[in-house]
Order: sequence, then C-alpha cells, then structure tokens
Amino acid sequence: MKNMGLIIVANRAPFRRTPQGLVPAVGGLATALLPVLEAQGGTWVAASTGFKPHPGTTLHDGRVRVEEVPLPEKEWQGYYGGFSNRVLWPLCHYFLEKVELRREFYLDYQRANRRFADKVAQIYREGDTVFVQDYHLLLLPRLLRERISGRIGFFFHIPWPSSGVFRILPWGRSLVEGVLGADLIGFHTQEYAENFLRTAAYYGYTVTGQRVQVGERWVRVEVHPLGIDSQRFAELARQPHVHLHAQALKRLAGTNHLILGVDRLDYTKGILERLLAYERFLQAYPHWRGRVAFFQIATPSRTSVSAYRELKRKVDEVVGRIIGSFLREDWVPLRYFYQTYTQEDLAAFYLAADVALITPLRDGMNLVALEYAYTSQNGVLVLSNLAGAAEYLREAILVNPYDLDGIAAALDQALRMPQRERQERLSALKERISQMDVQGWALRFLESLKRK
Ligand code: GDG
Repeated sequence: MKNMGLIIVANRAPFRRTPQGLVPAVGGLATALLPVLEAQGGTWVAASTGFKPHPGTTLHDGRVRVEEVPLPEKEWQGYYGGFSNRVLWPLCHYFLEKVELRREFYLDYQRANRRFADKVAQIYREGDTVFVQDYHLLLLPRLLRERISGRIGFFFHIPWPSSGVFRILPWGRSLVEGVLGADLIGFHTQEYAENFLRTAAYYGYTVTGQRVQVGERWVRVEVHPLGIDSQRFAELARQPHVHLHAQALKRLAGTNHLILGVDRLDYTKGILERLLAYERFLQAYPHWRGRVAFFQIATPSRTSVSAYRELKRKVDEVVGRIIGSFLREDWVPLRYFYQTYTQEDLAAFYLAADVALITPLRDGMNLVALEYAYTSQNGVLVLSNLAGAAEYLREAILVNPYDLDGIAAALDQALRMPQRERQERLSALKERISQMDVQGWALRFLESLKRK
C-alpha cells in the first residue's frame, strides 16, 4: 500500500542513528510532526547528507517513509553551510556583519531547492498535502506550485527580520516569490508575520490584512507558536532516575542555588554576553559568591562554519577567565559542559536548576525556555525579551540580553524571589505552555491549511 496524505519536507530527517538503530530525532520538529505523520501515514523528505538510509526506505512502523534528496557534497556546502547558515541565518537574526553575500551560495541554494522539488514531485499523489519547513527551503513552495495541485504549507522557524533588513539580500525578491508559492505561511509571532507582510508589500505585492495576493491566489499568513511535547517532559519530571540525577547535579554544584543555561553553541544564543553578565553579577553582588553556581551546557553545532569555531574560542577564554578570577577551594563558580546530552539528562538539569538564564540575542521561539518552565518544580525563568517565547511567557523575568547590568539585577531578583511568587509565576507559565503543545501546533496548522 502506498503512503498517501501528508508530505513533510525539511532539511533534516526525523530520525537519528544510535547504536540501538534509528530513533526519532530529539527536537521540536520531529516531535511535532512524526506523530501526525504516523497517524495519517505519509512521507518525510530530507537532504541525505548526514543521514544515509537507503533512499526511500520505509521506516518507523511502516507508516512513515523517509525519502532522501541526494545532494553532491559541494552543493550541500553551498546550500547548507553557505546560503542557509552564512547568509539567511545571520541576516534573520540581525547579525549583519556575519552575512556573506556570495552568489555561488545562492546558486547552490537554488539547485538544492530544485532537487527537493524534483523529489516531492516524483512521490506526490493527487490530493496530498505538502508541508515545507524553514529557511533552507524558501524557494521550494513556488517550485512545487508549478508542478503539483495540492495544498502547500510553509513554516518559518526563525525570525523574519524587518523588511529593511531583508532587503539587504540581492535575491530577496526571488526568495519572497518562492515562499509565496505556499497557500499558508506560518510564523511563531505576530511581529515576524508583520515583518513578512511588509517585505511582501515592499516587493510590490498587494497585502490585505494577513493575506497576500499572488496573481489569482490569496496566500494566508498566520501565527502558530510552536510548543513542546509537554506530556513527555511531565513524564520525565516524574521519573525517579531523573530525580536522582538532579540531586547528583545539585551536589556537584555544592551550593544552595544553581543557575542553568542550555543552548546550541550559536552566536545568536547570547552565551558570551550571558557569561559576562554572570561575571558582572558576581562583581556587583559579592554576597552571592560561594552561594551560587552556574552550569552552562553548550551543544556543539555547525562546527564547520568558522563563526562557530571563533565563538567557541571566545567562550572557552571567558569561561577560563571567570573560573580563574573567582574560584575558591570550596567553590567552583562556573561549569561549562560542551557536549550533547540525552533528553533525560537535560530534564535532570532542568529539575536541578533554581534559575534558568535563557538570553538569546535573537531567537525564533526558544524551546529550551518552555522545556525548563514545564519541567522545573520551583524554578525561575529569566528570559530574553528578544526571543519569540517572550511574547508568550510573560511571567518570566524578561531581560534585555545585551544589558549586562540588567541581567545581573535579574539574577539577584530571581535568586531572592519569595516562594509564593515563584510558584505563582511557574504555574502560570506551565498553564500557557500546556496550551502550546507541539502536536496541537501541527494539527492546527494543517487544519488551517485545508481551508481555502
Ligand atoms: C530553531 C530556532 C525555534 C539542545 N541541546 C540538547 C538538546 N537540545 C534541544 C532542546 C530543544 C532544542 O534542542 C533546541 O531548540 P531551540 O528552540 O531552543 O533552538 P534552535 O535549535 O535554535 O531551534 C528556534 C526552533 O527552531 C523551533 O521552531 O524555537 O528559535 O532557532 O528542544 O531541548 N537535546 C538533547 N541534547 C542536548 O544536548 N537531547
């Protein structure tokens, strides 16, 4: 029997290799979309680099099929390492000095998007719905529109910048034209949706409310904030072995109070500024010395891109400096874990931490903030006002991630917060996060996509 119905298209496959075989990838996208795909049957199309089952292998209960798009190494480098990660990623996060406007990157991006289109057109059956993910595939909706008749949805997981910034791209018009091949375009926040609409208007499209006219068609733009698999985190928070691990982490901290940061090692996440803010905090509030420890987890990411290697060097240096200046025989002020953990381990860190310090300089949503608030039983969330999540998690202590003094003061406030206020804020956050459940996100988007 052929799998029909839904075709998800993303740069990465929803499985990862482990010694035990293929397991669903950890992270928002796989969690959100695999259950939907399993329920209705369908295909996930992804680039083959970094994930190499035999093309078209039927995986996962026979209901979900992964189809590879083979990309030649050079093209992968230009499309992924180049245009996606050295042009679109820094531009959309407002790191303009990191944007490398190289035409050969764009050409590879075009080629790769065409290969995705070929693959989708090849497996598409009349009546299928196609759901395209993220900034790697902006050209794909239009390429598909020319070849298939079914509904096409697109979700952009990172910030859509202001139109003034987007216009820096010499290929801006084609990219907007590309994404407008979709019937429905989704963003995490109203701000990103509005930025997109203004960008479309700049390129001459008629925009009415949240709709853009493209020839005879009207493309809808909607806000669908992505959440987490809250049930999974609630379960982890109940597991005895996770609690034991959390206690061991508290013992390792050796202090009454533990502050936690968890991020991919990415310059958008504000890790360097956060470390400097912690240093400022120890200087400005010396009575906390010896009473608080900071654990920063940095998951290795995009290590082939030089900006990421450069960031790692700088972070290593600042970590060394802070430990060197404050270390005492009876107190380690900071521990830095440059590694990838299992989700169980992460949950233990979330449970152990009294404060999560999540201060990206810009972030589409930031799922770590949601995961922490949902897992923690008595914690305080200090969150950047430049993360999409800040639009929803109003009961966090919101900070400007560039303002070191402000972050230091927020840490002091968080650590001193009375028990009752902690609980009130945390339960309000949990309530909000349970409404943003990840599977609901996918279903709501797909439901809306069906509507004309
Ligand atoms: C992009 C956008 C948007 C992290 N380290 C480990 C690990 N993680 C998991 C976290 C979380 C996920 O990775 C990270 O999600 P974020 O949302 O925080 O950030 P990005 O990776 O930048 O995601 C972002 C998101 O897409 C979804 O639309 O929110 O704004 O940039 O789930 O738990 N998981 C495991 N080990 C680790 O060491 N297992």
